[in-house]
Amino acid sequence: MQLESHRSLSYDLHQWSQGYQSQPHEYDYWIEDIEGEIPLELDGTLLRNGPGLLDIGGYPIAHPFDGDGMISAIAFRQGRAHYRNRYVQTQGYVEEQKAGKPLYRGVFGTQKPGGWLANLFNLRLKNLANTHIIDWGDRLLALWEGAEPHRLDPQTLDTLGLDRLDGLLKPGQAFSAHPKIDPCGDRSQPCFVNFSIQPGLNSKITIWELNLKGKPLRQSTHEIPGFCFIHDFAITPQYYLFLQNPVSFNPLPFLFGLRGPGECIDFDRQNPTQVWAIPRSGNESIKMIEIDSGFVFHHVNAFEEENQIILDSIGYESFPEVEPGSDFRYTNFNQLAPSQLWRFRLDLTHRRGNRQLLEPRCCEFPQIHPQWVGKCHRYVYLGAAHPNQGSAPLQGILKRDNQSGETQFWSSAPHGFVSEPVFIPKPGSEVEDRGWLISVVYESQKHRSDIIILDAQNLEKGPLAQLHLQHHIPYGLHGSWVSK
Ligand code: 3ON
Ligand code: FE
Repeated sequence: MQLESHRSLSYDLHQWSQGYQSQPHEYDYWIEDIEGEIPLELDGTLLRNGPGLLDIGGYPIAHPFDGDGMISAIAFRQGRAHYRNRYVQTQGYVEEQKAGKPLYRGVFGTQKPGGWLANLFNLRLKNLANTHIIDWGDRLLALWEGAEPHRLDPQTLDTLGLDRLDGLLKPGQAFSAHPKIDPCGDRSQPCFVNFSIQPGLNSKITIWELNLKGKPLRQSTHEIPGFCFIHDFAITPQYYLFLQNPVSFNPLPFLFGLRGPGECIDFDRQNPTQVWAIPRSGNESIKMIEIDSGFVFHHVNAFEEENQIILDSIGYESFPEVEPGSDFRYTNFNQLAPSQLWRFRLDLTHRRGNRQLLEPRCCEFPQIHPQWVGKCHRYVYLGAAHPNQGSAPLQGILKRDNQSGETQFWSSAPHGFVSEPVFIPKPGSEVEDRGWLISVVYESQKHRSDIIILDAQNLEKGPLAQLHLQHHIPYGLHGSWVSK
């Protein structure tokens, strides 16, 4: 019985867990070991962020989201590729590397050594700069949603320090790691939209829009009832959309040094999810729509259609709660609710909405063509599990055509494990799926990572090029493409 279920797995849990080994080294080299060919038109740099250290001086961290931010830059020039990785020199990283042990508590359960007494009433969190990296208005920023961004040098990836966007942010102010670039935001010039959450009994959401030079165009602050854990948002030409997961927060175990704040969040299955539609113009009132209970980290996109708003998101039937004391390196995937592609239909006039499952396969890290942000997108690309049902690690890349419902799937199972696929449009093309998908694949048998380039119009023919790195990159979070 046990053997049977083991045999049917597309992965080996121990092999998967090796992708969570720290990568303490910083590299700088031209990638020579390449299968296939890098498209000549692919000219620019893929920047990725994610936790690079899963231990501090040998003390294991409690959750991957608590790991120090490590940036990888893969630069493509005339069919060649160069790899470089650097740690964001956050204050916490510099201090802890010097001390050789954790000096800060993490949001997701990492504690200072010495038991609860060493952690009691110590509420200093470390700005990890580990979630995303984005270039806007001549600033390259490493993002972490709990505090302000770090600015990096685009050539060397040297850390230049905290960046408060010319005084827009207060010291320590949160700044989401999921900004949106509105392709026709300000008089058909692209603009940058991001938010900050100040959680509490009531939570405050501040939203900024910045022009191409990084100067503020609009700013607004809104108070919504209850504690919020909001990782991402969506925009349409007229609205900012926030999905408030049904959660509650009990800070006591955090205060008493027993748990991280992220482990003090409880999912309230009996409460509905609330979607807040905040008008971008400020003339209209905020509207809230309740839908069936569920949990969302990431949104795909949103758009306006006749009298409704469509919001596509990656949903979990229940929050993948972090069991205190459990080891994330040996996650029991069978016990988790799979993350799936959902479509919310929101009727703002009658204040009602519903949700529909678009795709049963477990998936995360959605991407679309950047020109379709806020518009009716046809294609979505995702990291996806190999089996077509149930929860499992991400081993493949999935493309879904929302018009026909058809999917394409490329898998690196049984030994490969994928990261977010970044979509890069083909220069000069207006066709929505004309371009490439680049992902980092952890090749567990070799304990090294590959950079793979797929043709977004035809995933199933397999990678156009597979670049073998000399080392592994621990499982990462988000990245972006910079065409310079
Ligand atoms: O009271 C607040 C509580 C709280 C949770 C205050 C707060 C702002 C400090 C806070 C902090 C939240 C933070 C820092 C959240 C960070 C999240 C993060 C780094 C990553 C989230 C990733 C989400 C997903 C879905 C990752 C999926 C990964 C895989 C499928 C496997 O590779
Ligand atoms: Fe995210």
